[in-house]
Amino acid sequence: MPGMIAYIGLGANLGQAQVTLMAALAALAQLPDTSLIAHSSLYASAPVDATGEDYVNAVAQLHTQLAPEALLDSLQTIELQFGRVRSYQNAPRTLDLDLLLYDQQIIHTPRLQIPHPRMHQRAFVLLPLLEITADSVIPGHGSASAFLSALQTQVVRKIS
Ligand code: PH2
Ligand code: MG
Ligand code: MG
Repeated sequence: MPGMIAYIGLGANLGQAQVTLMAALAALAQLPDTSLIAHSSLYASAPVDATGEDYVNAVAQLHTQLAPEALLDSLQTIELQFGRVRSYQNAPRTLDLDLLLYDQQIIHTPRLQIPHPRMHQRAFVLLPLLEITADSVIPGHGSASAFLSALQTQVVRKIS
């Protein structure tokens, strides 16, 4: 069946972050008209431009027939199921699901910016992304691995 490849960044730094991320991967696999093709290991890193505990992050690769906005709706529903509260920008969160890439498309709407506007500056996104797709290209920017090479000061460690 036709569909698109989308990449989702998962993050958490409140509560049982590792448990939450594993459960969130299972929730992604259950989305309608969507299958979970691959996911990265879990990684820990200090908050970037944010406060609180260290984050746990991962990246998932989906095959989906959902349109970008419908996929975003689904991601926000899952965030709420996991107790996400939106208090202030970059506040600690029980679960963050970011739509990173959608079929090499560039999308700018009031609700959606794809590729995710900061993903090429964040090792906690690029390292797990490259684990599952070593030749990943960020539309409008270029090779993900070239950007990761420039981020050696951001320490990201594999935890499972
Ligand atoms: N997410 C943010 C801000 N800072 N830092 C790390 N290490 N991991 C994240 O997922 C993260 C962050 C906003 O979503
Ligand atoms: Mg987010
Ligand atoms: Mg985020």
